[in-house]
Amino acid sequence: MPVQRTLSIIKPDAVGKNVIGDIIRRFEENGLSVIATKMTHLSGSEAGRFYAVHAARPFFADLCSFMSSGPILAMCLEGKNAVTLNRQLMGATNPKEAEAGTIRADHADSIDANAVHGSDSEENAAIEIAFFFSDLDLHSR
Ligand code: YYY
Ligand code: MG
Repeated sequence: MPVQRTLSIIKPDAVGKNVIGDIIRRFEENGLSVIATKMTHLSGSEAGRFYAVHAARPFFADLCSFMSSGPILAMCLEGKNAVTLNRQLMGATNPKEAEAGTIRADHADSIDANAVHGSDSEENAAIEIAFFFSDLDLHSR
C-alpha cells in the first residue's frame, strides 16, 4: 500500500462539540500521522472556493454557510492508503448510513452537519492540501 497524504477537516459542528481530540485519536490509532494542522474560520466565499466542485448542487449555499459558521480544524494526514483509510474512518456522508463506530456515526447530526471532511482521491487531496498548507507547513515523519 502506498504512503499517501490526504486532507481532513473537523467541521464547525464537531469543533463546537469539543470532540477534536476524539477524532484525532482515531486517526492516530489507525496508523495515520497528523503532519500539519490549522484552525481557521472560513468566510462564505472561501468555503465556496474550497467546495467549488459542488457549486451546481442544490445544497451548495447551505454547505457554504455551514462551513463558514464557526472555526474548523484543517489537517494533513499521512500514512499507508491515507485517502481510503480516512474515508473508512469517517463513514458515509449521511450519518444514518454510516457504519457503527465511524466518526460520522458517533458525532454527525445530519447529512449537512456531518463532523468531518476527507479528500475523495489522491488527486483532490493534493489540491485540497494546497488550499490550506504550503510545503513548508508539512512535517512528514
Ligand atoms: O465527501 P463527503 O463529505 O462525504 O460528501 P460529498 O458528496 O462530497 O458532499 C460534500 C458535503 O456536502 C457533505 O459532507 C455534506 C454536504 N451535502 C449535503 O448537505 N447534502 C447532500 N445531499 C450531500 C452533501
Ligand atoms: Mg466529498
